Amino acid sequence: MTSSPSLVTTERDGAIAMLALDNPPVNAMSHALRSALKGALDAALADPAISAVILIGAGRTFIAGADITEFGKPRAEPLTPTLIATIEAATKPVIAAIQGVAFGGGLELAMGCHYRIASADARLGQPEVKLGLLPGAGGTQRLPRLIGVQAALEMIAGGDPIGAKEALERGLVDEIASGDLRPVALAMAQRLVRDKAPLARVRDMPTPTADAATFGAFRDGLARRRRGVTAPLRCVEAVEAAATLPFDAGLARERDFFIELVNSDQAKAQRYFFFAEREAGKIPDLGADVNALPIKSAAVIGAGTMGGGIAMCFANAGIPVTIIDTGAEALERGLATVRRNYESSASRGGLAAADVDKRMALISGKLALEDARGADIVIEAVFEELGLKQEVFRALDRIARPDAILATNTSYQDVNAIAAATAHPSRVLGMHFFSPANVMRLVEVVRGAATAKPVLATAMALSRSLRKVPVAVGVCYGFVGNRMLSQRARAVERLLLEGALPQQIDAAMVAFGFPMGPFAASDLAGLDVGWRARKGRGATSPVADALCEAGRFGQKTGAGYYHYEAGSRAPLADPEVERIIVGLSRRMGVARRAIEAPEIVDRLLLPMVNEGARILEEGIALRPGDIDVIWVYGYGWPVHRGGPMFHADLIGLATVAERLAGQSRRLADATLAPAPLLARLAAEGRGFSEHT
Ligand code: T1G
Repeated sequence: MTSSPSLVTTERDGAIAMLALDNPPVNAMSHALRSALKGALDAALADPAISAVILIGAGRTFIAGADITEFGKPRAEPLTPTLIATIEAATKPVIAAIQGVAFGGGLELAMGCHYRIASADARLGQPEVKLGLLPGAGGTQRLPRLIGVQAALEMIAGGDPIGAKEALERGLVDEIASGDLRPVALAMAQRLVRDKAPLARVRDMPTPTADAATFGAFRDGLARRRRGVTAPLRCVEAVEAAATLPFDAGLARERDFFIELVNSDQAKAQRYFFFAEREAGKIPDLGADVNALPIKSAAVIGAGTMGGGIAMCFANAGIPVTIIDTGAEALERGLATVRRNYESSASRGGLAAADVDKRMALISGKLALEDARGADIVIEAVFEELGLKQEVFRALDRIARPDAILATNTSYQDVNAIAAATAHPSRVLGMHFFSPANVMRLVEVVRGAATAKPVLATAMALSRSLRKVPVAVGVCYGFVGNRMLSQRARAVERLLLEGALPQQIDAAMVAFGFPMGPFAASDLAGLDVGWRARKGRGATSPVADALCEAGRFGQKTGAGYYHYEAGSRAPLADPEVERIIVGLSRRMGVARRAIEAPEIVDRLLLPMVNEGARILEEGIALRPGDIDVIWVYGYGWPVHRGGPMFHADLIGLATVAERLAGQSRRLADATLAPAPLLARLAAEGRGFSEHT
């Protein structure tokens, strides 16, 4: 068996062999690393002069799991289960010394060892479910034996890691090393040898116990939280096998589930998304020599819903922020809303009570734009009107420090026109947060024609430090997300007039995987916001306008597309809405017909994909994956469906083009005809993922 010596080095300390794994950046368990480890393990275990073996990461981390780039390709031995079998057959102790992360196959390998020691800041987890998978190297059988069924279910079906302290408390690790891990791991090995400690094989531990109700309750929870997603359910079934079958039978069950999932569309989508999310942060012409500027203070202009949410992001990151609103009442209301938000997350246990005041202490309120003069960055979040925004920027350009960054949170407006209102357009860009800004992870970072590279780099880095996912986009009306959303908005109105009802359309979108349908979402946001904006630009939306004229603004008025009982947010189908829509169809001469879910999904999503193709062609988005990251983190597109562009590739662009052409003909709407890029890729038999 050939092994590439550099990936695993064996360091000897007396009778202890330390095998250091070195496959940067995260020790992904590629075939090469597995082979190198197998070779080193065999040698160490066969060497009579060696009494114990330690596995450790040479760099910042232990093992981040299987090499995700190898999935979908032929699998080559030695596989992780083979490495674990080698360790379990050993006659001398093998210890996993964990720093950084032990994720997926990395944690499974560690649970295949006889003992585990972790550094105090280590994280341990089985995130496979986030890739549409389940642990495939025995994790579903060994973890419940070590930490119990309920805790194992949470870690495996949830996918979130735990820290070293919790791992010790739960029995997942035997010891925590404060300070440098190596010497403590060495001492542990020497102690185990000296004490002739037993070779504790997890597979030999007693079958974990749990009653059927435990699994039932967990499944019910998943049915609510992860509707239509397969992997979490398989995770539960595999852990259930651990509690009901002998170890090897449980392993075989896990294997069957793994093989079922690894080639599933959901797993392909989530694998694609893993890499798309990491690519989205990279801007080709921003070289490593372009440094981000330090942001130690901020100012937010406008104390409304968005301004308050953005200020919370800064306070949550420990950055002092000044909220500025020229209206004293508005400012007071805005600050009170921020405090209320913190208090409600504290009451839900999402924040320590003491942190409410700590965060509020980082937020100050002021009434004059001049109070933004000292800030490293100023983010404008005033009413969505171009003239008003230009006025604010003209003033800020005079007030703010020359090296301060000026960002606008506009959702639609022309960032270049806003920048042109200043004498320094190079320091202006868009940072489009999503409501509620303290919760939603997406930031569309809008690069203006004059935006300087360090300013762009700073906005990207700042977004990450605010625990957001930044995606760089160009300037156009509605940028990427809202521009595509407007295509869906046009489509929903047509479907209503042609025969579908709000509850039917929402049901189709929820079944597709969205957390909420477009109509329930509109009722939540309030129909009057869009109505005012449409009136402002002379646009119409027959059904939405008719509902607003009837005073139906959504949840806030107890009626919108749905009816809401007093004190309830449950959307109830309303015959009055049907009467309004049917009347409109008649007056507009639109014949009504039965419309089924597959057509609804196609009519809503394919025009968005088509707009996505135009956006790519215009260079407003750098990659199709960026568009998908925007839709998953900004608009609730289900991650197990990858995103609109991935969805189109899965259907096949030739089919997408054909269906769009059909819609275009039937609805006599040329804008639905396949966009040039889509038509070209379809003709070449290629997908968006091949478009560079
Ligand atoms: N395989 C391949 N590449 C990986 C990788 C992996 N497992 N993990 C990270 N990378 C790449 C990543 O694409 C990026 O590349 C670079 O490493 C740095 O990553 C049998 C089936 C470990 C917490 O799901 O969660 O084990 O962009 O930017 O923010 O049961 O990476 O530089 O070219 O994310 O410091 C389970 C996935 C696999 C963990 C580090 N494991 N990784 O975060 O860096 S399935 C996971 C992470 C499995 C077994 C099963 C994070 C991290 P590039 P990064 P980071």
